[in-house]
Amino acid sequence: MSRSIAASALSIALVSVVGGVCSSALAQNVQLQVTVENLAPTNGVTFAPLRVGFHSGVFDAFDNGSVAPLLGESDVSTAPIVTIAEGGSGSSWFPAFEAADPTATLGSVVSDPAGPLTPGAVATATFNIDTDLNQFFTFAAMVVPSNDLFIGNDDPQGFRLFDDAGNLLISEITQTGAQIWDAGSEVADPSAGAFVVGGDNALRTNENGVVSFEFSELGAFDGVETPAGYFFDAGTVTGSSEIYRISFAVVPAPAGAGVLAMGGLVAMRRRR
Ligand SMILES: [Ca+2]
Ligand SMILES: [Ca+2]
Repeated sequence: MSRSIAASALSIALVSVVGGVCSSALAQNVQLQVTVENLAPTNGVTFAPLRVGFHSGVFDAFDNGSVAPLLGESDVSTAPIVTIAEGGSGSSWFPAFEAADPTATLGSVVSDPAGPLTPGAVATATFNIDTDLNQFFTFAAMVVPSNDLFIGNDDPQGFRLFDDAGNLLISEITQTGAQIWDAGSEVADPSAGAFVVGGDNALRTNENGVVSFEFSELGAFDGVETPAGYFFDAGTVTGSSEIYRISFAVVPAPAGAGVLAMGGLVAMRRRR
């Protein structure tokens, strides 16, 4: 059973590669700069690196009000969205995304130097996007200190970034406290939490809950010391407080390309 699924996945992947080669002459590629900002005040929440996908709109890692989908995993602790929510790595989120949408462009926006995005910090990354294939944007990042809180989009077609002509449709996405998800996978406990001095993120107690908009578990972390050297203040997060912004900007084609075109024009005129 699993072998035939793997074989069909492989044949789909091969067809996709061939299709990619055939359509490459017509592909519209855009260099897109993605900037993320932690808008939380001093002693507020921090974020793990943002995991992103530019895609066709078919991969859905979770639904509001439902248990985190396993998507081929055997246990909720390794469900794709839980590998974002409980540690931030996306260790099974990336493979599940790629399996569902083999031509998606996947990656991360990581601080420089690499590490958590603390209050007030900014990070950026540039992606090469085929806007014929990948018009939709999906994101997910763990919110810490916590056991299983994250930000991300439930609807895989909720953020259409590009139209059919390759024009950028969205300049920024802002998230508030009310948009923090609790994965419902791990009971709130600082001793088993992430981004807690003395906490062991490898420990966990099943919550047996559903994914829902809920940031109340942050209260369990009020006053804990973080590895960034500050003591978390849970009172900094309210439903309406802005905590995170993702901005998009198309990187203009290199100036050299324009200069070359001008040079060609001058050369043509001189020939006359
Ligand atoms: Ca969903
Ligand atoms: Ca929880």
